[in-house]
Amino acid sequence: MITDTILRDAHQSLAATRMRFDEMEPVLAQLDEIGYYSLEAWGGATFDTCLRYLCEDPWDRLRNLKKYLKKTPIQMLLRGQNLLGYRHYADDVVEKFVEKAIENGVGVIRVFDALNDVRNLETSVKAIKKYGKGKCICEAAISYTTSPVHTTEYFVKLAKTLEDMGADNICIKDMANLLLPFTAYEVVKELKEELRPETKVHLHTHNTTGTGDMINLMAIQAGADIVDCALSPLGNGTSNPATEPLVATLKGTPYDTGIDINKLLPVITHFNKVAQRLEKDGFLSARVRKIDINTLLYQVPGGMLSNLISQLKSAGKEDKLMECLAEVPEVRKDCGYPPLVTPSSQIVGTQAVWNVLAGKYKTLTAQYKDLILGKYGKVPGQISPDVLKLCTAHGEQAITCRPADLLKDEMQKLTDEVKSAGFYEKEEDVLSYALFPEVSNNYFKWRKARETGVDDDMAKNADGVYPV
Ligand SMILES: [Mn+2]
Repeated sequence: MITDTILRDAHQSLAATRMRFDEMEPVLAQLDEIGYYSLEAWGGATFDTCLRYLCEDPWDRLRNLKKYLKKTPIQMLLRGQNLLGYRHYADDVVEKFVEKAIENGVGVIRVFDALNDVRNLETSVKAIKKYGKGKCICEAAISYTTSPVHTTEYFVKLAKTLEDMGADNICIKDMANLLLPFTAYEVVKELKEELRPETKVHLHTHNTTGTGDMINLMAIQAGADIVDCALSPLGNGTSNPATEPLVATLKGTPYDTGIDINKLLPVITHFNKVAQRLEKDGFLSARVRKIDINTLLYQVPGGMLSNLISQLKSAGKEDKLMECLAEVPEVRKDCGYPPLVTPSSQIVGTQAVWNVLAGKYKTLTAQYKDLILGKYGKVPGQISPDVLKLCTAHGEQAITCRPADLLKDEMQKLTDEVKSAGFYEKEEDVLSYALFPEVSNNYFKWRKARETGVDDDMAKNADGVYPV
């Protein structure tokens, strides 16, 4: 089965998540007839971009998608206790968010934690099971990475824990395209042997380094039930492998997807026009469509490499790039081999730059300290005792509990804030505000201006144009 990411990861990976709802709407009914396992359409950066740039209420977008997608489940991506934001939220916010996402039409929730700390998934998984009964599939994802602790055995054990927590599906989330085809075969084969027969294995990869199609094909032969693809107008490159070549490859084999490529044609024509618009507006460039082997060479995700380069550039030390690339694995080892995905990729990368420019651990970033002190959760491996000593030199305490255990309920406080600002229209507004306070307030101001017609300037969006 195929999950198509054309409505989420595809344009998030290639075009700054700028596809608007009016660019989806004309083909939604047709997409619903294709026979996909699911359509990934919500979560990740779509929520932020809706509010920040597109003057769309992400909750309205979800309900509008649901009007057309009657058969195909809408899939979303959820960052565990972070939801879609950049900090840990109290349990009552996590529970309410999951409840509202399902109520408004989400049918598959893929939930992951950057460190693979299952405690950061507990509340969301429980909420999905509670509110999703018969309506929403709980898909727990493993952030894939390579390190001495990330063996096939480690992944299988983690998957079994997630299954025991209640996950219906297990996803291998290879967001950085670090997975290699033969490893994919091995990991999927083991998972299929060790997990319950009813548990589906879902593979998510990208085509950044050009291995994506091979990964999918090997995973399918090893028994993967579902793979992620993106229709060709926004497939490949830093996006997911294109849908059509895989459909054609599997046709007539025991793995036939049942998808009729002819049915895809009008949809492809439509999204080609959307891709042209995104290119014209400067959101889509040819560069991100090309194979980039840097991840294969340095084992660092593409986004992390470009961050390193820009940090060195602003310090006028571009010549130190190779030293920094050599320092990254050292820093990562010292903090227990976290998967290099947001936010850990930035944390490790920035600390590596400081180590090279200012001397080894002479300057410790606050985020690196927090990572060492357990504030993001438990890291997979052992923390270097020397680095721990440095990070607790001023009396700082490492925590060993689930980070969210330290947070008090916050829904009431957030609700009061939205109400006293005069922006409250529905419960979902509070959740938008919880995730992106400033961005949501700007959106609410715009919404109010448009409703009352009092402030014409406010009725424009962030790019100074009236939204369609
Ligand atoms: Mn992805």
